[in-house]
Order: sequence, then structure tokens, then C-alpha cells
Amino acid sequence: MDLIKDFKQAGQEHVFKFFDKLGKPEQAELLKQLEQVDLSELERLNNELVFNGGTAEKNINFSELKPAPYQALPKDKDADPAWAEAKNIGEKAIRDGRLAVFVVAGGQGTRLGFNAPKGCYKVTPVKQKSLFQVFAEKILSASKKYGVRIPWLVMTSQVNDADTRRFFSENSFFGLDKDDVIFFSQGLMPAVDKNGKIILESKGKIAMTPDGHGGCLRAMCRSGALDELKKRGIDCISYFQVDNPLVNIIDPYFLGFHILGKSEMSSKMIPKAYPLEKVGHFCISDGKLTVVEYSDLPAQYQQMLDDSGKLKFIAGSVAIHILDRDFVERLGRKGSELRLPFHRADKKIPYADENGNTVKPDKPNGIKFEMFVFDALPMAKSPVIIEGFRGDEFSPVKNAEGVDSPLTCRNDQKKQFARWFKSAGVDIPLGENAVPLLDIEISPLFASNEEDFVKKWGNLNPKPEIRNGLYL
Ligand code: UD2
Repeated sequence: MDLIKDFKQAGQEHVFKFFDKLGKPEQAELLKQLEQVDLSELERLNNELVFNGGTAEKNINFSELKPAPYQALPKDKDADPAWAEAKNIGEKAIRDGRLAVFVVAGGQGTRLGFNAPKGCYKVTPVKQKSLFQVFAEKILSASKKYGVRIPWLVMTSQVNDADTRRFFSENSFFGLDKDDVIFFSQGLMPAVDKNGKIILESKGKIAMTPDGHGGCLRAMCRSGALDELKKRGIDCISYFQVDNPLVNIIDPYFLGFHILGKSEMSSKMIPKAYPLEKVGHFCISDGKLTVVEYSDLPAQYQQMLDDSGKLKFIAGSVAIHILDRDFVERLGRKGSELRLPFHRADKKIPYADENGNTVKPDKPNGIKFEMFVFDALPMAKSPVIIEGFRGDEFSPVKNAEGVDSPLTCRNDQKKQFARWFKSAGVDIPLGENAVPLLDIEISPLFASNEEDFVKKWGNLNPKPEIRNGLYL
């Protein structure tokens, strides 16, 4: 059999160690799994990342690193000619049906300790809506405002695909047309041991792990999602992560700057909240725009100040991007010359012992390979970065407690709503750290930004009382 010969030639024949002891269906399953493995890619990754222990970041000369320039946020966006022009262009593009939104939701939410797809996690302060519902309502609201269908791409992984789809159908797609929700699963990569050998998880199964959010570029091409966008005349894809309910997924200013800049990939930056915040850093390395992840940038650089006493590398990457459809195709198409690099992560990978019984290790024993979507930036033509306001853009749920937890996220949502009320002339009482003392929540179906809220609230007659809290 060719497959067996190929694996033998690649020095990976041990995956057939228990093959003769398997029944026919298990044999077929294993072969199906092995067919997915790209042995030449694996050999390249073993040489680059396992045998040499190197990663892409290690090639960065930190002392040459410069902070990346960005379009700074003005006090009043509509009074600023560049921002006002961007808004016009962006709104026109949305109305013309050029935009799709895209959530990467293949991760497992391990840190949060939540045993279901993370998008099902209940986040809002009053109605306890799930992350998926919040995003769906933002889409519905924009569809109505601009009179257009806005398709939603949802990337899952093999682990959570069925549960994610079930959650959407049990909730009637939160009012969206189900033809406008396009699910697809990200790819898998074999995990290897420290000698570059594929790990056998059980007698008839190799260890395969998700290929990282950067796997979305290949997955969009392979799944046909990109062709679907092409068919619908969509060329701009608004990319965001599943853990951040504040994200402004349909932002005409951002889209406008992306289009005006003829950018293939644009990003939003948020000034870091504190020097060691766990976000990427927008930098210029070797003349190219690059994101250097917090874990790869030595602490002295994360904390470095510039001449004016501000953080030198202040531009935090919070994983909000706009991707040009043709750019995704250029990088994600099979056989493409351009491709994202892989990163190495040392993990605890269950493995089959001498007798084929699965053992769960208590320390990292294997290596998984992942791609990061922000690694596409250095390959993009004319990338654009604009500044966003944290309070209207970013408060992720990552940890069960402490920073970036359900509590901080609920508080940040309430703070945002209180700010909108204040602009509309209503003072919500605030407690410690300016957290509203009342439980307030504004559905994106009522208003999904301050400007729309002020207008809508102004027109409400009679206005509801806000004695013990309010849901609008
Ligand atoms: C990510 C960024 C960090 C910053 C931060 C903001 C990386 C490496 N770092 O950190 O720079 O922007 O987010 O919140 O990305 N996902 C998949 N498939 C995968 C792995 C992840 O879909 O194989 C999704 C996951 O569902 C989530 C997102 O990617 O929506 C981020 O994943 P994470 O929680 O592992 O990223 P984090 O917090 O380390």
C-alpha cells in the first residue's frame, strides 16, 4: 500500500505498530487519518522547529525593532476629515454588500474551565446572553441599519464543530437567516514527540491537534467558504475572536480606512492597559509590519519607555482585523507559494504505551504546530492600523477569575452602557472603579454604538425608568 510505503520512507512507520491487531473498520479509520497528514510539510516542520528548536520569533533582532505607525484616534471622529471620509467609504461598502464577518471559534476555552464551545458562554450582565448571541444581534442590527445581508463565517474545530452547530440550531440561529451562517472546521496537524515522530494516541489513532487560528486561511479556501463569498460579491472580511463581546464587528471607520489604504490586511490597535498585558505588539521589523506576541518579546522591551516617557511599544494587537478576500486566497490556496509560518508549542499529549493503552502525561511530552493569523501582516500589501477605544472594543473572557474574566467583562459592558447613557444626558450611579451600581444592558438590537444609542434614546417616548436597572 502506497500510504504505508510513504510513512516508512518518512521514518514514521511506527504509526502502524498495532495495525495488524486492529479490526477492518479501525484500520480504515487510521488510514483515513493518515491520509490527512502532509508528510513533506511535517518533515519541513521537524527540521525547522523540532530538531533545531527554532521558531520564527527567534530570528527577530529586538534591538532593531521599531514601534509600528498607526492612525491615531481623534477626540471627535466625525469632526476629523480623514475619519469622516473613512466612515462614508465604509458605510457605502457595507450597504453595497461587500462585507462578511468572521469569528474564529476553534479554541477550547481550557483556561476558563468551560466544557462547551466558548461561544456558548453566557456573558451579558442582565440577560446572560451567550457570546454567539451577542455577535448575532450585532449582525442583525447592522443588516437592518444598512439594508443588506451580512454573512457570518464561523470557524470551529473538530472538537467543537457538532456542538457549535447544535447550539445555533437550538437557538434558531438567533434570528439570522441560516443561509447566512457559514460554518467550517479548521485543519488538524499531527503532534510529534521530541524526536519528530508522530504520536500514536491509541492503537488505531494518531494525535492530531488544531492548526491554530492562522489555519483559517487554508480552511476558508478548502471548505468553499471563500468561493461562497466570491459568489456573493464580498471582498472584505471582518475577523474577530470568540472571547470578546465588546468587539465592534461592523465598523464603517475601520472598513473605510482599509479600503482607502488599498490594504490587503488591516488591524485595530488598542493602547496596552499595562506594560505586560498579554497581547501582541505591532512592530516594524526589517521594514515590515509584524506582530510580536507578548510571550516572544522580552520583558525589557514590553516595558521600555520612549523619550516622552510613554510605553515605546504601546500598540497592542487584540486580534481584530479586516482581510481582503483575494489576499486570503493568495495565502490559503493549496500549493500557494506564500504561506504562514508554524509555531511550536510544547504540550501534554496523550500517547499509547507499549501495549497500546492510552496514557495521559503529567508534563509536556510532545509538540504541536500552530499558525497565527497575524503572521499574514508582513505579507500583506499596504497594511493599515487604526487605533480603537478599549471601552468600545475589547474586554475578553479568558480566565475564570482575575483579569480578563467573566466579572471584568460584565463590568466593562456595564461601563460602556453607562457611558452611552451619559452621552444621552442620563447619569447612572457609579461605584468602585467607576463600575455602574445598577445592572444595565443594551441589546445591539436597540443600538450597537453610542451615536445610535443617543438618537434612539432621544426618540423614546415615554422613557423607561432606570430605578433598579434596565434592559433595553
Ligand atoms: C490572542 C493573541 C494575543 C491577543 C489576544 C487578545 C495569539 C497567539 N495571541 O491570545 O496577541 O491578541 O488574543 O485576546 O493569538 N482559536 C482557534 N483555533 C485554534 C486556536 C485558537 O479558532 O487552533 C481561536 C480561539 O477560539 C479564540 C482565538 O483564536 O477565539 C484566540 O485564541 P487564544 O485564546 O488561544 O489566544 P490568546 O488569548 O492566547
